[in-house]
Amino acid sequence: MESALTARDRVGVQDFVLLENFTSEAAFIENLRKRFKENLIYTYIGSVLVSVNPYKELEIYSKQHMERYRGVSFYEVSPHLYAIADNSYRSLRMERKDQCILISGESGAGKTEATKKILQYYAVTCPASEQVETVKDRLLQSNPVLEAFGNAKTLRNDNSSRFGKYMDVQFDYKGAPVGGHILNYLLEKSRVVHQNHGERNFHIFYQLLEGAEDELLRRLGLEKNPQQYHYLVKVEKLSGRKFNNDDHYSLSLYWRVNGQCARVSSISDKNDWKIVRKALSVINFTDNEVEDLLSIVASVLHLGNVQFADDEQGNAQVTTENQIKYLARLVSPLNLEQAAYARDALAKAVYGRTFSWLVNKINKSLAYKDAECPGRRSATVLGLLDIYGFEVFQHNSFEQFCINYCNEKLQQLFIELTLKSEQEEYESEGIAWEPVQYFNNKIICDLVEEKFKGIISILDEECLRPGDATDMTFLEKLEETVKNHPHFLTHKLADQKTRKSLDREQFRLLHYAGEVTYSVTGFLDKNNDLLFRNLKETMCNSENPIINHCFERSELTDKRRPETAATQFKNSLSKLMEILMSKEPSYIRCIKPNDAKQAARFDEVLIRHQVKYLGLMENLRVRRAGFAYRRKYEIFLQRYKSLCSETWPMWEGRQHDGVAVLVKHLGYKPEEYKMGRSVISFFPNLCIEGNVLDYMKLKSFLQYDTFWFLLSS
Ligand code: AD9
Ligand code: MG
Repeated sequence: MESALTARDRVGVQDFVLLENFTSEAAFIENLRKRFKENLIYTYIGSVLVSVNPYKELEIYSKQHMERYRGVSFYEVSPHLYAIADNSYRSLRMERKDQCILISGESGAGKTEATKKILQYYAVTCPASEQVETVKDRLLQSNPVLEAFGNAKTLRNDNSSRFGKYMDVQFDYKGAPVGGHILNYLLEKSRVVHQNHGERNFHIFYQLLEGAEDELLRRLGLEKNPQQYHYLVKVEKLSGRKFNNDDHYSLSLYWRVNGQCARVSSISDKNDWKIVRKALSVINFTDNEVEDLLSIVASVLHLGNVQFADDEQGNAQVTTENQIKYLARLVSPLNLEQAAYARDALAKAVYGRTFSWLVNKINKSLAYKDAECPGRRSATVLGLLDIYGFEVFQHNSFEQFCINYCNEKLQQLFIELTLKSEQEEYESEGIAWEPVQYFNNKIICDLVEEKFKGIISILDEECLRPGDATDMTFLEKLEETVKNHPHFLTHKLADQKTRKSLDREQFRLLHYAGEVTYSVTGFLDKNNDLLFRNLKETMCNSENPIINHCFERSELTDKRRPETAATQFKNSLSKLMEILMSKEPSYIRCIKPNDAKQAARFDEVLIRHQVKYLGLMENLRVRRAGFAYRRKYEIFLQRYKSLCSETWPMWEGRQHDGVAVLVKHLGYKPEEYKMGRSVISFFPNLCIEGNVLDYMKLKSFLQYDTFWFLLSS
């Protein structure tokens, strides 16, 4: 039989805290590599789960596996998503404190898969009743629908989420899921009208063409072949102007070649169509609503096929035969470029608003009907955050700017809730402590969001300025206002050497995760996100009830300027941070092992980069220096007093003294715990040699918790 030591040599340690050389990044990565090779994709840093995308199906998600993790403490079973899910669920039930699970990592690292697996875990392991089954079904089925409309094939991920999602699952006092609510963030609308080479539009377009029955396609006026549609694959001639080879922008205005990638080997649009159709009925869509929704999808495709040509006065005329009536209004006052621009703006607005409507509709079907039982304690909530990871492309635009800003905010939350709060707690408890250094990215968040001086404020100011504001004047303003900021650079501000790597219309941000160079082209436009008034009017008159709902008449009379896209995003992120701050967080840090989407390939450079920007080494240092288990005296005593006859059933004296009696009775040595002003902390890492035994020290409590949990469920 393999000895414990050789096994450890082969499969590494299951908690990085137990690494002997815990400050070494090389040792960290080596441990990941060993485990990855053995298909052990999960490893802890204390209670944070690190997950490496295996890019293959592993037999670790069956019902039997779920049962193994149910009600069992962290340290008794091998690391898994289910352990995190179960731990949060138990805290929610025992302490009645709202929880959230924050899943982060770059595109393709496995965030969405993790979210789905956690939801499945709850669906299988939580108590059931007929009504609860319906809620579970709807929670699960909301996924394929949202993915169809909000996910797309990108170069990095065949099923990339192009929107951020925060989902609350509400649990009643028995621990059954009784409702849910979804918040969505900034859908990448520009994808509707344009995709990079090798990428696709949102899945739903291909699913509809590939999967829908002929009769439905006929009613929608669609042909089966995606090659027919400009917004999917067709090459489109946009302008009669001659283009200049040096000028990429006008080049892209002249010819627009969309993704050219209708089929993807890992995707079956036909099958997915069936799944989506079924899911729509589970989440309460009537046949009529489905048809209304699909006719919007179809009309976006038709819209993309509307082409223009110059008339004698240089105004655009619709040239395509299947003209859409309302588009005629576009033509007269606009030149060719403006007409194409207005058409695309309409397509983006229609799709974007329909997506928000869809999320609302799903929320209605998930709503917790507390009113049915007014005496009942309101539900406790467990939130799951699956939001786009940090993105660095060859060409980065407004969307990447927003996405990366969002990641800065999440890192800030992690610092506030974990790195900072942990260290501050030791200080305030008067516990001797060697502070751990980490980079606080608040300086970058401020650079983006500060009032008056931040990038978003300056962008908004340019958007609101009448007259000659352009992307370039925005860049100049930026240069003036934040020129001395250590995390900001432009061509003009750079030294000779760096200057070569920056074009004149670019700015570079030094994010906590690395440098990203953004092109300002399109920033004003995307931030303004305006739609011609006559198009809005036409939409308000639409007979399609969904469109009617999405374009309200009040918009036409409201004289106030709508909030810009960046400000809306900033405000929704700030609300999200509030929501998350009010909950007890758990973290899942996802790592992508290679860029080729291949199993068993461990690209060390790529992984090292992720370990760095996910802050895993800092996280480990804080954990290692810290205490594995901390509780306030009163909570600790209340929970464990029954383990000692002196403290049971009631301890009359000071809480501190009761806890001291209790831990002494349990056989803990003075060097194994510390008593602060209001908190007791256990230190599990004193002797690394017998690492398993360290955890055993905690077991007397943890087993008790398990016992209590099983009794109560
Ligand atoms: V993005 O920011 O939305 O572009 P995600 O969400 O991080 O990204 P996703 O969960 O979609 O990535 O995972 C990408 C692909 O990796 C999936 O489509 C699966 O093919 C693969 N994957 C991810 N996690 C697992 C897993 N636990 N087991 C097997 C996985 N395959
Ligand atoms: Mg995703």
